[in-house]
Amino acid sequence: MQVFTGSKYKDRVYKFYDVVKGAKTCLVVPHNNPDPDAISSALGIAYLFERKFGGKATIGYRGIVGRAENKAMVEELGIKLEPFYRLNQEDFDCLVLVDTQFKAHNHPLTVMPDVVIDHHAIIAEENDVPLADYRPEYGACATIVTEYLIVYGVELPAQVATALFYGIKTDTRDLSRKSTDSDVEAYKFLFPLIDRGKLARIEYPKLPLEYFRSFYHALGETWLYESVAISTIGTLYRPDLVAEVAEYLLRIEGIKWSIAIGFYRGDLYISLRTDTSEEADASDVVRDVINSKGTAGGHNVMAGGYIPDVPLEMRESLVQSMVESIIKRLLKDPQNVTPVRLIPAKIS
Ligand SMILES: [Mn+2]
Repeated sequence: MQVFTGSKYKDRVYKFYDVVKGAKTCLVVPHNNPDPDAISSALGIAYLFERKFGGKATIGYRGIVGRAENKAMVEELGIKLEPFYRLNQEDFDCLVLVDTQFKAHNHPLTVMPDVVIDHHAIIAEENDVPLADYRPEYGACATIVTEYLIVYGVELPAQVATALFYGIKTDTRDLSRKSTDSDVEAYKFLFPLIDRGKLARIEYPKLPLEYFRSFYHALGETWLYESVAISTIGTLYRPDLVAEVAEYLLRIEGIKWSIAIGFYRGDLYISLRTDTSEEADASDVVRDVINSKGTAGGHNVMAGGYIPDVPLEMRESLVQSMVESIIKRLLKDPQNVTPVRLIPAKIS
C-alpha cells in the first residue's frame, strides 16, 4: 500500500515556516464573496498558524457569503470570519492570500502579501511575494492547505477537516471535475476525520424564497444557442448566484457551455462552465469578454469575472455585447444560429 506522505511540494510547504516565523499575528484573506474552497483554505491556514506557530490568526474577507450551503458551512462549523473593512491590514505581522492571486484583484489587500496559495491559472509570476505556492493543476486550494497541515503534522479537529473536505468536494464536484491524485489523496485523508452529520446539514440546507424566485427568473431568461446556454439574470439577490445557475444549466442535454450574467449592487458578475474537452478554455473566454473593464479568472472548465460599477443605462447593451462575443467565440457559424428560449412562452 502506498503511504500518503503529504506533498510533492514539500520545499514550498517548509518555506511557509521561514516566511511566517516570528509573526505573532496573521491575517488570512480568501477571494471576495468566498466559496467553500476559499473559506476552508483560509480556515486551514489560520488553524495551522495558531496550532503550529502559536500566533493569533484572523480571517478577513470582502463581499458576502451568499449561497445557503456556504452560510450553513460557516454556521455549522462555527467559522469566524471578519469583514475586511473592520480590520487594518497594517496591524498584522503577516498576510496570507488564499484561493486567488494578488494580481487577480478579487480580494481586498492593497499591499503585497507574504504568502499566496492558489490553484487558479497563473496570472503573473509574483517574484515579490516571499512564498507564492501556485499549483494550477490542483482541483482545489483546500487540497494544497490539507498538505500543509499533513506535512506540519497538525492534528485536525472535525471542524477543520469537514471544511476542507467540503472545499475539495465542491471545487472538484466530487472529484469528477479537474482533479489530481493529490486531490483524491487529500479527500481520502480527510474523510475519516469529518463530521458527517454536519456535512449533511451543510449540503442540504433550507433555501430562502428568493432562491426559487431567482431560479425561476433565471431559467425564464435562458437562451440556447446550439450547444451554448446563456442566462441573463438581471438583478441578483446575491453575487454568487451566477455560479450556481451556470453550474445548473450545464446539465441540460446537448449543452457544452453554460454562462450566467447578472448584476449585484451595480457590479456585473459572469460565470461560465464547460464540460467540453475541446481546445477552448473557460478562463480565456471570460478574460476576453471582460478584457480591461474588470477582472476575470478561473480554470479551463470553470471561470468567473466581474466588472465594477456599471451605470444603469449601460447594463443592457453591455450584456448584449458580451453575449454576442461569447457566441462568436464558441460557435463555428454564429450567423446561422437562431437562439431558442429554454422555457417557451407557452408550454404545450
Ligand atoms: Mn478554488
